[in-house]
Amino acid sequence: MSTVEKSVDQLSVDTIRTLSIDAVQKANSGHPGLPLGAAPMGYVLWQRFLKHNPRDPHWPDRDRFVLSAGHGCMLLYSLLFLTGYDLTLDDLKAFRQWGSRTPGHPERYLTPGVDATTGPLGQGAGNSVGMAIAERFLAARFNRPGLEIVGHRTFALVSDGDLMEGVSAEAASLAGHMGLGKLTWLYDDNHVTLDGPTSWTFTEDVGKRFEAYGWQVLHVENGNTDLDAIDAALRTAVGQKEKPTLIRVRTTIGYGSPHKAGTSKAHGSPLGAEEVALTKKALGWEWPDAFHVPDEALRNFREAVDRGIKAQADWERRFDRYSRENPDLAEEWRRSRDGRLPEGWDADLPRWKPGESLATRVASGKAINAIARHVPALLGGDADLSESTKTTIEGAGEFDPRTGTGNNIHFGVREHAMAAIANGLAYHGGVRPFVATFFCFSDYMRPSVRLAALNELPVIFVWTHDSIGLGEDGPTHQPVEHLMSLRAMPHLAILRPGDANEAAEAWRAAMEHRDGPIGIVLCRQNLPVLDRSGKTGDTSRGAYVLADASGGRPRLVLIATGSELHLAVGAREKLEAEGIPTRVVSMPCWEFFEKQPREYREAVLPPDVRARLSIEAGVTLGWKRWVGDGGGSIGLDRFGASAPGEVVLRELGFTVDHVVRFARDLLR
Ligand SMILES: Cc1ncc(C[n+]2csc(CCOP(=O)(O)OP(=O)(O)O)c2C)c(N)n1
Ligand SMILES: [Mg+2]
Repeated sequence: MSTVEKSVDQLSVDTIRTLSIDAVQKANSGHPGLPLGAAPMGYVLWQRFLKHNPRDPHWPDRDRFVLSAGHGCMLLYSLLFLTGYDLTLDDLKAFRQWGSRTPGHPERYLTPGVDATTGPLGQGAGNSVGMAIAERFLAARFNRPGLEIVGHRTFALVSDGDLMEGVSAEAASLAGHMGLGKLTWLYDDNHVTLDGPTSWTFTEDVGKRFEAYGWQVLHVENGNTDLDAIDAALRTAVGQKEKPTLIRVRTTIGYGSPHKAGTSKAHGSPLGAEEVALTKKALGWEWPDAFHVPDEALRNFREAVDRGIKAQADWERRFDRYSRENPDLAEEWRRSRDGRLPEGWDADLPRWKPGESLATRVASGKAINAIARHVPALLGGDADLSESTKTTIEGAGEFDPRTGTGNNIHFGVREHAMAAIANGLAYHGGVRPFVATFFCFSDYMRPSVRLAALNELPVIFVWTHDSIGLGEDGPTHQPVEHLMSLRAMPHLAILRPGDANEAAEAWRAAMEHRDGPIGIVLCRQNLPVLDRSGKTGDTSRGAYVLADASGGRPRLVLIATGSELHLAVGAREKLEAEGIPTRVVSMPCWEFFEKQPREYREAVLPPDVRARLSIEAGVTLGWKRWVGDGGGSIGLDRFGASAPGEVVLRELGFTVDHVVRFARDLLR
């Protein structure tokens, strides 16, 4: 077929295809197969359905698009360039190169128009459910009869790999349960994965599975060329209000490539110069030069700009009217969008007096409730453990997906999806997400926590039952290596408060921490409320002197976090009585402390005091950094045991007497 005969639609689809294979070829690295097969669904969705404005990728009421199969990112970059986002042909030519805005997998913080960072399969699918929940929640909170300021859809393109990963199954199950009607997944059903055909690994009836989840399932027989069928399916999907939709689009990976189409050879390596030429020929592409963009195709794609500008202008007009009619709500909307906190948001943060005794998880629950009274955007949830994590916002109701009201999301026992969805809530914006479960199960959330860190998303992870102190549930439930392994993650702050008041302060710090995720790590067991009258800093500095040595010249510095802080306080009393000037440093957050100026850090941990002892019910690996060569660490380089918490703590060395003995040895 010669180009003259090609419809502009076909020409446009093939422009996506050829740009994608050219970029992969130039980079000599990347994934040509998915864009070749999925270009038609990408084209129809972006040109005919997606509400977006290439001139303002941050327009809050745009539809969201997640390319969950992030390896196919040349599809997305081609669409972004062609429809007129701030991405040039030169950017496409720099695909996968140092400093480029077209990295090997889509990175939201790098490329305008990318709504979610994807690549670890399944994660984007989970994110999309969070985006759809956020839309529902915000629509219920802000829309007024006849005046809609929140009204958009969420689309994701998912691959075989995405649907094999467990996290997408959890997310789909929840989305079906919730009946998220504005969520659509386009499934690139190409029967091939990285290693070979899906007949090796993936033969279940995906459609039936999704029907069982409560999704509407549609089918496009020929996704390689049948744009009308894709159009019809999308039309049915957006007409369905009660259920999310999965559109199985049967495609051929590497479509057009004479020697590689339909095989895993097309998945993840450049086609090769010769095969690129043959593919173009097979597609009826007349231009041998790489990166050729026919004017007609570009004109067609760039209509997205006018459409987008007009759509956003309509919305801005509606929003102006909304602001006049509902000034307070409009201000709340702006504040939530920008992540600002209202004046006096922390006015009700609770305080406790020394002498009282309570678990930090309980104090955290009170803090959450105090904050939620002022911050309606606080949208939290837990994985079937709210009784234990104490994270319920009282009186706010459970999130009801039909009405969109309620600030407590019941995620069910789905930690993987809970974390991916929390990221989706944060990507969407307008809400402040927190999610909770036992600290040990942070392992089930880790892939998403890592993506939250990479994207510096303001997600608050609440992890309770943070040590052997939880007791009877035993070693399967007792975190040991978790604190350190999470501290190893860049851009993630881990905050482990030492008593009830510090738990409230942890929440203050978390709410004010907008430039990355934060984990608040809390204990199950009761702890004494500590006397803070001698402290020289606060929680937001990451570490501070809680009680200084007599005379202000310590011979020994005890550094503790969380539930071990009171042991340091108890040990200090005894050591002081023995004539050893002892300082107690509370170190709830390494990451905050690292950011302090050196003078502050050295004032807290004087370099000339070499006798430093860390106390933390977790692995000791890493503490050398703060205790130095002359120091020591009381920790737990083994798994715990099942017994009452105080027994496990005592047996494994977490007593005042043990700290005192250890300290004496250190000073010898
Ligand atoms: C969690 C995770 N595991 C493994 C990979 C490596 N990987 C990238 S794509 C892929 C599978 C490709 O199959 P499919 O998802 O069907 O994509 P297609 O080959 O059809 O483009 C794998 C295993 C990954 N990106 N993420
Ligand atoms: Mg596949």
